[in-house]
Amino acid sequence: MNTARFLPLAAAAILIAAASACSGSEGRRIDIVAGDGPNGTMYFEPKTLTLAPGEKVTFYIKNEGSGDHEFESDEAGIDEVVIPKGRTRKVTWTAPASGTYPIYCDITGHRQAGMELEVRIASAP
Ligand SMILES: [Cu+2]
Repeated sequence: MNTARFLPLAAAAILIAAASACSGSEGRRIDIVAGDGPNGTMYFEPKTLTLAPGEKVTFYIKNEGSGDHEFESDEAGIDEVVIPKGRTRKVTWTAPASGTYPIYCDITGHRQAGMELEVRIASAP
């Protein structure tokens, strides 16, 4: 291998690794699992989340189900993300001032089968 050509690539790889290890720009990490329950039900876990007004968070949505799922909310301004079976996708989002919003999977029948979670945004009492 030509070392002079390899070094800049190695430096770039290190910079990328350092950037992804820094969670500052992603805000608080929130892990969510999408999956299948008994009797045809489907779920997001947890079912409810409580965030502070204006809080920046990154959802790490892991799909443990038997098929693809989505994660989105027209109400909360979260664009549709498809999470293929067995994969994890990240969504960074800044909570609005206050309110209660649904986040759901919009694949036909999935929301009705239980794939909805509720985000509550409120100041600490
Ligand atoms: Cu789904």
